[in-house]
Amino acid sequence: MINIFKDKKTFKEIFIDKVESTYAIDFNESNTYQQYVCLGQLLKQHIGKDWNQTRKKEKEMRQVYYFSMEFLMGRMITNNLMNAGVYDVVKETFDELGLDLNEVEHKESDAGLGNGGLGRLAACFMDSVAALKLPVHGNSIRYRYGFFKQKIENGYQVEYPDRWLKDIHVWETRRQEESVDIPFYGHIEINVDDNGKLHVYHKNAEYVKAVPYDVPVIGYHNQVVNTLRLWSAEPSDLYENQGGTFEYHKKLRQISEMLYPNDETDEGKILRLKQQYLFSAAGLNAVLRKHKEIFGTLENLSEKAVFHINDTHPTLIIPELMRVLVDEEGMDWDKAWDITRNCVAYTNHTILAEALEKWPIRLFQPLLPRIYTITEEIHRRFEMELRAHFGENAREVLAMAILKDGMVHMANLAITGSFSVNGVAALHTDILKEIEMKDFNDYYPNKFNNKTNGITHRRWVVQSNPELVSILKDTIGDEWIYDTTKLEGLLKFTNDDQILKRYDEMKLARKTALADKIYKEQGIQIDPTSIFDIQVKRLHEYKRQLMNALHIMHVYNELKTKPEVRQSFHPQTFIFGAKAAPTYYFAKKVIKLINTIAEKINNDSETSKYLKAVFVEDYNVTYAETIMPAADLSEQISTASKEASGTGNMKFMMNGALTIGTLDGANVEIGELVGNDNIFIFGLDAKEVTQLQKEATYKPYDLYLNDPKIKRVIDQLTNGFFTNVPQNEFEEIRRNLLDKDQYYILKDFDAYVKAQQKANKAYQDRTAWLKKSMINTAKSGFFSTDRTMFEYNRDIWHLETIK
Ligand code: 4GP
Repeated sequence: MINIFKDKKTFKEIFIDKVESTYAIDFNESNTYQQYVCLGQLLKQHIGKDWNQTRKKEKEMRQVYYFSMEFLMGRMITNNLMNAGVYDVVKETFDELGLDLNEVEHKESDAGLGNGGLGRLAACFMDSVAALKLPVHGNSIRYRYGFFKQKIENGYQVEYPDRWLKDIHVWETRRQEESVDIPFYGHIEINVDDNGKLHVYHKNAEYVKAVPYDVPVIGYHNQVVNTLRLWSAEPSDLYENQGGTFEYHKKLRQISEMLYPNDETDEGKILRLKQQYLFSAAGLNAVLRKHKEIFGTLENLSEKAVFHINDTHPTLIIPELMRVLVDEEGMDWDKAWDITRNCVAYTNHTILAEALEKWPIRLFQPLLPRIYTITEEIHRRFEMELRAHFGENAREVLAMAILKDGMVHMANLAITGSFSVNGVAALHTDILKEIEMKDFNDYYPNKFNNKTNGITHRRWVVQSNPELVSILKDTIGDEWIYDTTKLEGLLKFTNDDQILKRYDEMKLARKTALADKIYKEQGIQIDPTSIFDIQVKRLHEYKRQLMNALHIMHVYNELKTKPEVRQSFHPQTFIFGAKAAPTYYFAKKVIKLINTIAEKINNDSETSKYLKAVFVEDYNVTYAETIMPAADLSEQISTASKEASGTGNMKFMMNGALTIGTLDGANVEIGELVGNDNIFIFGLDAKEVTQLQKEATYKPYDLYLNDPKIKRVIDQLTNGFFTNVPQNEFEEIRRNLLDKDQYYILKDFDAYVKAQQKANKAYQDRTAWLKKSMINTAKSGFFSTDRTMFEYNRDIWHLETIK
């Protein structure tokens, strides 16, 4: 077969021909979208052989199936071109043809199949496992709508559907022949025949056909191509024959329509459960079918397969695997349970109670009748075991129960049914072990382990920061791309004026790129020589965007009232990017507040040369590629103990930003690596927060009374300081802070103000700052997902690499 990307001449010929024949036009009539589609299709064709080869080689190997409700992949074209090693040929050919590759790349819609850290982590994992030649494949849902598109209208977030599939998705391959029929509702009939064999019949089930769409995940320059399998819900022939109605069609389409439907209603809860069961059961059964074809039995399943569940959403894999082993394979319970528990591993991503999933039995049972009885049996046996161990009425028996209060407790099921449970940063894992899941950790002492998160440096540096790549090439070569610990080599250059200067230029170039984008999209002018202080992440109270906003108000007050402050203050631009869950009222108010502050201060001619604020619209993966390299200061200011890890902090750090943050999540590990001089840590630590919560004597109102700067900003929320909003617009925010302040914003405020002052001052010693910045990059190698995946494999998965 001809190598399409062999050289410019070959590629040019094939590319032109492809465009002309696909669209039946002359090449010079083609538009960037058509060029994008053809480029993508050619690349997919190019890696097709490797994809097939990888599949063949893996066939009998032990493999991991990574189940996640979210894969926040973003655009794939650039990453794919780079990983396949053909980017340069394409770029140079496009230059010759007078085409802008960048513009063509931007024709691809972001695959926004996730809303935050958990989903982006899964995407980074996929990139790293392929780079490491590990046979690991993703499983998720092919949502027809991605996470919503955000518009800011009159300062408010407004959500619009993200129709990312409206144009063709060039990377996917529909594999109809591997579809799986999934039963919902109906009832179960069980017979035991004369030989004592169990026969289980699911009668009157409403079947939905899960159809897989495979997306290739290309390893970095290594010919390995793994698979991300996305399941789509379609009408099942099994059900159609029984007379599927329009209502059935409408309902089933919803299953793969969107991410996280509102689950406040029963209908929403049922839909989410359907989604979870659909992709868990379909993904699992497709694997089991292949396994049986190859090995003729499921007895050796745990030697060959690990089902890794990303948070509790895919937990139904556990009872589903039990169902197959017991009902279909006729195994006895104990043996089936032994296999199941040796196949499943679980990662926890948050300790926030709201995220520890529970489903009402009254909805669960009718929807998944057989899965429910199996879950009940798992529960019953576990309870017996706990009673025998702790005593009949011991507290632990109830605390660890899978079924209680009319609910199915998914985390408890996940822990019981798996061989490994991991947290995502050292502090987070400690909190799981010592507080949140202490009973389980005491009971299963070897099950819990830590795997600190990471990011793929291939997307977040190689692809996003060409100036930094060039500095690295000229200092430490490119070995770091294969082994990020080699970034430490940069430490030798922190006194090299030439390199410091280039670091300075790199930052300026990246900041200018961001400033240009913001100006182009939102018409706001920001100064690239000001400090870019950036907080981008989902909008949530615990992440404390509100504290950042109040601090901006405070700085504004200082600049307005104290001329001497203007002398000593280096201009600072505060940049936010965040989506709030559509039903999260308070978070949306905070967005309105940030925009209201921005409007006020950006238009104040007296202070705007010192202080600006921007809320970027529709923050997503593609936007992040411009934002991450452009930061001087990385805001990681969550209430200690609440942020499991954070991964934005790692992207910023690798690109040379300094962190201003609390001792929370992975900030702790960042701090340990760079040392106190190269990070701005402030505020309560996790122990202090836990203590405060326990004491329950915190009175934010006292802080308001005793700290004039706090009083001032709180009053300004509702005293007419903001002229373009009704005076009570931010009343809820004020009330919340004064009455509850459950995330300790006022408690940490003074420390935050001081840390900010320190950072502003530090920035003014340019050389010293640039050194710190270089040290941050140099020490960031630990946070590559290559390291994270290496550890998962070493401690949990035990896979061999693909030869
Ligand atoms: C997030 C955590 O909030 C974040 O700290 C962590 O870095 C990330 O997972 C990846 O582990 N959790 C979620 C979620 O996104 O939906 O629970």
